[in-house]
Amino acid sequence: MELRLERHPLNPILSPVPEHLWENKFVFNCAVVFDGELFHMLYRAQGADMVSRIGYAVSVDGVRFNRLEKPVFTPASKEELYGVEDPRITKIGDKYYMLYTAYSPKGPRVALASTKNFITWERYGIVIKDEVNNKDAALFPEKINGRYVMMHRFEPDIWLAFSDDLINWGDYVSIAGPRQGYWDNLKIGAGAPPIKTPYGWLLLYHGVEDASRPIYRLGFMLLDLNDPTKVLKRSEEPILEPEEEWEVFGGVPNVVFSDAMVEYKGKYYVYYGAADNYIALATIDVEKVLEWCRKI
Ligand code: BMA
Repeated sequence: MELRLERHPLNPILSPVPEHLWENKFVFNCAVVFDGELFHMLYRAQGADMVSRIGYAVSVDGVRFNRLEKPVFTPASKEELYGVEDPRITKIGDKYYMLYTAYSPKGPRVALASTKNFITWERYGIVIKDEVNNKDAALFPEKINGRYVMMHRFEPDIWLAFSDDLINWGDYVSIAGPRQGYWDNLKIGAGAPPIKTPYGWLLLYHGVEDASRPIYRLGFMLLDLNDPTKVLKRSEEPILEPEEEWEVFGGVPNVVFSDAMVEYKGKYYVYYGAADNYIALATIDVEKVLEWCRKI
């Protein structure tokens, strides 16, 4: 049984704003959390200077978002000279932790910040310190066997890293890579932070196909609950791929790229960047996904 996400009829749900210099070109990859009452979205935006900044938008129904006029998180060090990109948020204790890509002439690196209100932030800087390109980082929502766990990406694989304090990370291990002959044959990376199910950690991820213009699609993986280095199952077919005009054409053509999956009213809400230009929403019944997870 293969799964497919369903696009929301109001897509795209967020577009660039001509009057806002910092987000008048592209708005795309976003983190979203639901606190029981409100959906909080942190999204990547680019304006005329092409530097990535992070904006904030809030919603009652998960579809119609109101945004602030100014970004809430902007570059603050030389490691972030070209921007702060692709936020992913996980709540641990009473704080929201945001892993994001700090981009500079040295290349992309994984950085961490935390907040309680989405407006004021505590910054911890680069947390995977190796002088190697790295991105697509996401935190598991709880400790596993006594340690925090993070997903990250040394090309072309998805890797894990482990930590006692969320600041110092080590014991890197690759858990999955591209598959020859598949839609994810070039490179893969984590999407949303993993969600715990009775059958394993459900990981939304993106896969890139090696084509004249690379194609970004989405799929699921299921990881062992006690040992998330073990991949139990992986989508044979993509669950979402660029099809709509605003996914096929835009800042970067042929891209659906997600950093966020939220459970709401019996569905998973998957928020994604379309063609690095818009923000869109697609959903799927939780029950259908759990059925897929059950059949290993
Ligand atoms: C990747 C990511 C995203 C982007 C995608 C497609 O490298 O880091 O920021 O959406 O490329 O351009």
